[in-house]
Amino acid sequence: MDTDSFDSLPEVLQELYINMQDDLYDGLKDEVADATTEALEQWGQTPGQILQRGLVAGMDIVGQDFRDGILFVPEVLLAAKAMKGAMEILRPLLTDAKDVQRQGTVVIGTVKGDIHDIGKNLVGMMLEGAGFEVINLGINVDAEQFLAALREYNADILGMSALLTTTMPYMRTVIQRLNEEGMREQTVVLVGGAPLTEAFAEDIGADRYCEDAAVAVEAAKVFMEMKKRDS
Ligand code: B1M
Repeated sequence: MDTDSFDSLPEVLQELYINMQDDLYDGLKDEVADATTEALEQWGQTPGQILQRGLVAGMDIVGQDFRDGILFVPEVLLAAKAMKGAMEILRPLLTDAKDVQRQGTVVIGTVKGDIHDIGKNLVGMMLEGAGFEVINLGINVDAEQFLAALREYNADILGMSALLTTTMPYMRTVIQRLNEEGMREQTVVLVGGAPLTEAFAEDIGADRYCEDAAVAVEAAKVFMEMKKRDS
C-alpha cells in the first residue's frame, strides 16, 4: 500500500479502511461489503483505491499470517469469500466499457493444479473494463482447455495465472503446446501471479510478466496496438 497517500486521508476514512482490512481478515463478508459500499458512495473512492487501500492490503495480511501458521485454510477461505463479495460490488464499475474503444479477445485462466482465482478474476474484470472480450476459463485449467478456447474464440491473448511455486512451471507446458500446434506466433502470452518473476516469464517464453492487474491491462493494450500496426 502507498502509505504516504494513506496517511494523508481523513482519519475517518483511514479507520474505514483499517476496519475493512480487519473484517476481511475475520472473514466478515457483510461488513466488508458494507464498508466497500460506504467507501464508494460516501467517500467517492474509486474501485482501484478500495482494492489497494482496503481489500488487497487486507489480503496481504491474511497471506502473511497464513504463511506463518497463524491462519489456516478454513479462515483464509472465509477471507477469500469476503473479498469476492466486495469484488462483486466493484465488478460493474470495473467492467463498464461503454465509452471505451473495443479491443481484442483474451482467454484467461488459473493453470492446472491451482485453485487461486481472486487475482485472475480481478485481471479479467479490468481487461473487460478496458474494452477486451474476456473468456474466463476459471481454475485448474489444462493446456488442452486453453488451446481449445483460443481456437474457439479466435483469441488474441492468453492470460495465465499461478499462485503456487508448484503450479507455475505448468505455464511452460501450455506454451510448449502452443508451439507444437503452430499457435504461438499469433497468440500473445501474458503471465501473472504472486510467485512469478520477469526472469521466469522470459525463461518459459512468455511475452510479458504482469505484476498486477493494471500492468496486465497496459500490456494487453500495447500488444493489440502492435498487432493492429503489423496487420
Ligand atoms: Co493459498 N497460498 N493455498 N489459498 N493463498 C498462497 C498463494 C501462499 C503464498 C500463502 C502463503 O504461504 N503465504 C501459498 C503459496 C506458497 C508458494 O507456493 N509460494 C499458498 C498455499 C501454500 C496454499 C495451499 C497449498 C495451502 C494448503 O492447502 N496447505 C492451497 C493450494 C490449493 C491449490 O491451489 N491447489 C491454498 C489454498 C488457498 C485458499 C483456497 C484457502 C485461498 C484461495 C481462494 C481463491 O482464490 N478463491 C487461498 C488464498 C486466498 C491465498 C492468499 C492468502 C491470497 C491470494 C490472493 O487472492 N491475493 C495467498 C497469499 C498471497 O498471495 N499473499 C496464498 C489477492 C490477489 C488480488 O492477488 O492473486 O497475487 P494475486 O493477484 C494479483 C497479481 O499476482 C496479478 O494481478 C493480481 C491483481 O493485481 N496476477 C495476474 C494474478 N494472476 C494474474 C494473471 C495475469 C496477470 C496478472 O494474466 C495475464
